[in-house]
Amino acid sequence: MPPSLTSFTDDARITLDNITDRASGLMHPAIRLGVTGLSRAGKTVFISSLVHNLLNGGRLPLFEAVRSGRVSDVRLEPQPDDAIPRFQYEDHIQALVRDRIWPDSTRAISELRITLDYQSASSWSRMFSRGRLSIDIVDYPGEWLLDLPLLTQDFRAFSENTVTLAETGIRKELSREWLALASSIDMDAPADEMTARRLSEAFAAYLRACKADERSLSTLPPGRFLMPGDLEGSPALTFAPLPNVSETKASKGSLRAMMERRYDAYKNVVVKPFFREHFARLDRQIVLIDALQAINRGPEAVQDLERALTDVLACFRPGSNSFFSSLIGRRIDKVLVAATKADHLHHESHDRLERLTGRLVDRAIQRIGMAGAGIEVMAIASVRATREATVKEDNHILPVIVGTPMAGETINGERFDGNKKTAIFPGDLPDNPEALFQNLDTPTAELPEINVVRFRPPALEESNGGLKLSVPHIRLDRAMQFLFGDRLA
Ligand SMILES: Nc1nc2c(ncn2[C@@H]2O[C@H](COP(=O)(O)OP(=O)(O)OP(=O)(O)O)[C@@H](O)[C@H]2O)c(=O)[nH]1
Ligand SMILES: [Mg+2]
Repeated sequence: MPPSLTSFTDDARITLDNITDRASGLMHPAIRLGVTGLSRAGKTVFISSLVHNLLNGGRLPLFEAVRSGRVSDVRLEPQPDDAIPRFQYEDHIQALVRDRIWPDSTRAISELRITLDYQSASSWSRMFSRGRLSIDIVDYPGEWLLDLPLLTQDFRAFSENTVTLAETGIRKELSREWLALASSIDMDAPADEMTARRLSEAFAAYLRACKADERSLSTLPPGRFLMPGDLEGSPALTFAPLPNVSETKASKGSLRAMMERRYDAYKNVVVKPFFREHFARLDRQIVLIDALQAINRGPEAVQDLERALTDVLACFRPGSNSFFSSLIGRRIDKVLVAATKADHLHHESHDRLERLTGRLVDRAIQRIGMAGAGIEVMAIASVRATREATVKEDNHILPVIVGTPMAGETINGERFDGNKKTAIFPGDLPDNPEALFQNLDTPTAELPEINVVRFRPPALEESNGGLKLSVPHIRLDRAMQFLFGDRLA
């Protein structure tokens, strides 16, 4: 491992950014809240519902400042960063609330500022000023965090890790074409653009196949291959790992030398700038995970989620990587790992989902030898798309959830049109999460059956005066209290 991955200029730039942030923070207190998670984990829905609930006086009994009536005004304001796309709150909330469809997938970083005026809880502080706090919410793909380990890997190590992983379990089948092509190529032959492109396209196709819905695998670096944005087709994305790279130096002008150089470019133009310009400035972080989806997909998806979570949490461990240690320790002091979409379960299982997530996090932080301080775990639903009921069957009372399946969903052979409601038995999580992890490593491991139906977002209730109420949720207020409640004291 190289002793230091950062140069003096990186450090200096980060320090300067942080000082600038702080100086402006003195006049106008602000915190930067990072919202991340692997794709489809629920980032966009989380931010939209959080903001909607704050703007519309949502039911937030566990968010102390709101419960005690100390928040006097909430509004959206222009964000401080001119170069980051704005999180298009209005579009997303319109889809959710008016059209009752889920917002579109988003593929890059975005930001939104929400400002709260509040009365301080202590009469001493109240005497001096009214409190004001801006929360800059930054939405970014969790996949980008999975690139951190690349900073400590040279091309050979990266190739070896990627190829080894590609030969395990279900990935073996999905990587066949790419690996066959890669093995047929002479990496010491003169570099050739078309070969580089073919290899890189085959590699990206393998990554996409792993990610496809029915597989739901999570650990797929380099993250930008799946969401290239404006780098699509650039040399920094036109490379691929190679099997059996030897220890000797690549010969000049060879395909291998070209791949090595481009891999390094990827780290320099993609990975480092993200950590330096965005990640390093966060104060608080929520990591959303879709644990239910992984359980539904089987043991390999759960193990894979665990691996991804380990790599994500490693980003929050100061000292694990020297590029980092100089900055992370100072800033992010609270991380919330939240299992989303808890509305797919009956409330009896919410605590179980939370315990299971806690176990997942424990295993991850044990693996990287990290202390759990500052890390909290919750099971939440940003938007509650279901309500609960019971049905009687053969003298048993069964807990069920009721919702409107999305148009096209099929349950027990019945195809839904997006208007009809139905009740389903969601399935149970084990009381003791250990039961799930104990047999994860056996190939025939059986996981609990969770019935994951895609429900439409709920129709909002109206108040007596005909006013639409805010988006219903599960434990979103608890998440708010943890993430920024202390800054409104
Ligand atoms: N029932 C329910 N479904 C949810 C909830 N949050 C997210 N979903 C579902 O998960 C899907 C993905 O949510 P998004 O918020 O778009 O996820 P994302 O992390 O922003 O996804 P990308 O932008 O693609 O990375 C949604 O389309 C919904 O179907 C929730 O609280 N309850
Ligand atoms: Mg999104």
